[in-house]
Amino acid sequence: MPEDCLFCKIIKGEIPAQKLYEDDQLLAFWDIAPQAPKHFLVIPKKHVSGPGDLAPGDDSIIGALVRKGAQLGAEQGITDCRLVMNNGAEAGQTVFHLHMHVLGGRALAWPPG
Ligand code: DGP
Repeated sequence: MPEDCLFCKIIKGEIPAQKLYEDDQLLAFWDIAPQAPKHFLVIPKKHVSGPGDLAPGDDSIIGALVRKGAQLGAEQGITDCRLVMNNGAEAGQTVFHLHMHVLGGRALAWPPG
């Protein structure tokens, strides 16, 4: 785990977060700057800097991440939700620890800006 990774610090409990779900592989917590009435992040506990950094052996992590994100969304009342990953700075990625946004609770426009 890189020393300066914000989300690794959340995983380690060094920075507080409002946790929604945790197991040995994944952590879900509410986004600090919500862009919809319900907006949380699902991250792998393994440090991967982003989708472009995934190795073939990480495929099961992504499957679990997407499945759990949709399940948690449904539990939070947003069966209709957007699951999105920003891959790289120009795509809007600001935290370089892989994370999937789960957003819902309002009608979401497409395409995003
Ligand atoms: P992205 O732009 O795709 O890299 O999304 C990063 C998200 O992380 C952004 O929506 C805001 C959120 N975020 C940044 N810092 C913190 C933090 O310290 N706590 C929590 N809960 N969320 C954070």
